[in-house]
Amino acid sequence: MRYSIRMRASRAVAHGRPEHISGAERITGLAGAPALARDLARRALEHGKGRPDTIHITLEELDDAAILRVPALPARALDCASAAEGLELAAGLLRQAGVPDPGAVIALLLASAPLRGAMLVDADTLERLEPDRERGVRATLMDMALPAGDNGGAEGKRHYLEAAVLAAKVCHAPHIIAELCISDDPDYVTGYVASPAFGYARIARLKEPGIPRGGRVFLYRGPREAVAATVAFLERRPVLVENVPPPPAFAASGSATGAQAAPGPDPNHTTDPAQPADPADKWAFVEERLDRLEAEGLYRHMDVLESPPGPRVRHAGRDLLLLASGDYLGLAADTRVTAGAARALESFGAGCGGSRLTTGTLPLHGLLERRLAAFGGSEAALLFSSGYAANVGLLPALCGKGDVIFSDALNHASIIDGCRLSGAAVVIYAHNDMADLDRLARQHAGRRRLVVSDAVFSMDGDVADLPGLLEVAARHGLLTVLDEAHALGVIGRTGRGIVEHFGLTGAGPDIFTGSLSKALGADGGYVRGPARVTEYLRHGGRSFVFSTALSPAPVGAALAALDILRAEPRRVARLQANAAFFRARLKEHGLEAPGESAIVPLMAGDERVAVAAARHMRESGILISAIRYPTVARGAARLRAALRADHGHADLVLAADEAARALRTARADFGLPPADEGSRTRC
Ligand code: WAQ
Ligand code: MG
Repeated sequence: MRYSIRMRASRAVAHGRPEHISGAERITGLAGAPALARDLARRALEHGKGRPDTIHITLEELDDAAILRVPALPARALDCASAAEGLELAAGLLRQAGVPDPGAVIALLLASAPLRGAMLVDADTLERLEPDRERGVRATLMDMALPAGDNGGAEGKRHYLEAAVLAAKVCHAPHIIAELCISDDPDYVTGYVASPAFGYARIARLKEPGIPRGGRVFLYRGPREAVAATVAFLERRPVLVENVPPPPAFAASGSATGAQAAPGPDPNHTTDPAQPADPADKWAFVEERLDRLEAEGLYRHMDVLESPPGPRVRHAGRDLLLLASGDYLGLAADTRVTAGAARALESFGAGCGGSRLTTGTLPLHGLLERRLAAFGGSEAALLFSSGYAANVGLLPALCGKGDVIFSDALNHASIIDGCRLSGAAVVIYAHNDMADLDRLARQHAGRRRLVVSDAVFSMDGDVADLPGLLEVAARHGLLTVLDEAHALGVIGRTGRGIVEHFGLTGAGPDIFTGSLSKALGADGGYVRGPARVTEYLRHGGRSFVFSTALSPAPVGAALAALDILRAEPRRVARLQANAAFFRARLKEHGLEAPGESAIVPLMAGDERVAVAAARHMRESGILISAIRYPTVARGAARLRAALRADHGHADLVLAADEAARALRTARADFGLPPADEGSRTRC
């Protein structure tokens, strides 16, 4: 059995409500409670705001089954010379999290009366949403899952750890897109912005020392009807935060008052001696996570298709219109492609039996690499076992500690993972915002700096601003990497991708990564670029070195598919015409249909609406995917239509009309108004 132990200290004032001095909380087993109570009381008595005259300590039994475990946010530290500069950093981060007017949010916090809790504010309208405006919303019932070794140390570390726990809970609350926090402790000037989009960003200074005023704003984007559920989550759901990282340090010079992470034991942190490992509980965390996914409409089922991809597929005994496949050009089941696969399979067997560097290399590998390079206009290419493997192989080979990677906020997970694996500092710029990239490139120096972006964004269907990106990259000397997974065979007049799309004639990006499993209908991935770089990747690309060579069948298939793509550019034209027609038809229904590729997001906002709409469409004979967190931000759920060259006119009319109807019906199912204002594409 676990308990929430909470301390609240205050002092009476002549008129009005007692002044709040300090508050803190832990989750503990019963045996740990007395020591914790003592520590919390001591802490109240030593607070910088002065001596309290009342200290409340509460012990509340928790329902163990209701305890939710969430991962901590990744944390980084941003140094600055003044509070003004810090607030500017905070504004940039809020914008990155999707808050349209960060200046107004900061002004709101600075102008507000002191609250015990946080303001809950609509990210777009800035309306106050919390039920009690004098008190604010309290995030409570939370702690670190495990005492993370040495949690002791200076004031600064304790402030940070508590804030990291609170921010993780807040960022896991439904429909919260960001949090801004300034401490009310007069001597503690470090604050933070947190967001599910990028994690926890400590900012060295958000106020001048000596000011006993601070506050928190939680930014909400979601339906009004769901506010109560968000508040209930924040105030009543017990949460344990796993793997809270140590405080990220500020740049050596002039770190913030009180923010240095000093080693040493922390009398305020207590381990939990009453929690022996119970073997029956071994998988409790898995059960809890699955239950939570289910409750939030995030549980994933896998559809089983009983036919090859095509405009129509067999599913659960019915023929459905397929509006959800990366087989854009209809090549996966083209007989010339399957024949290419069969020939390779017959000649070379089912598997290569070794890494490319040992005994896995076939003549077909080199042939496909040369053809991919030539088609895209690169000097050389190197095959990987998937597009994912290409990104997680490439980025760590190019960048490491001491380097900086600038990554678009909406990049694919494989890029995100490649960035993380590299160990480089990862700086996320606002989606497709080249002014932001320019600003960040000016701020972040590194031994080597690289910018990486999807060419076509996989969940939004928009195209990267390549001319802008190349200009910023040239100005700052950045290496450029573009992932053309959804661009090859899709954009550009003959399907050659983003360079052709923009009609660029000068030097393009340095390096491309891509996939053989989308427009080419096969399997595998690649990197293309300068020959010396692919040569280097043979040694430094770990996902290349330590994987068995791509097997013969997909290599044979991709070779045949590439031949067809080269010989039949009309397929690309057909795909583009289909996408344009589908978008136009959606617009007639008043839907937004953003983007300009073969991917068309149909925004639902609410996760449940997306899932219900996908179900309605399936009932009408159309297979489409509901895309939800964590693939996209919470509250930005959508149906993701992917068009094909072989969709017929009637298919597209049906699909667009049914999509509009399904979204309307789904919104009505949940008592929501017909259009969702809060579900614009995130940027
Ligand atoms: N829920 C909601 N709001 C809260 C809560 C809570 N549990 N606790 C405090 N607040 C609000 C309240 O308005 C306070 O005035 C304000 O936040 C600041 O609270 O990485 O110490 O406890 O080193 O002063 C940031 C650490 C420390 C940065 C923040 O906040 C770092 C801090 P404080
Ligand atoms: Mg405080």
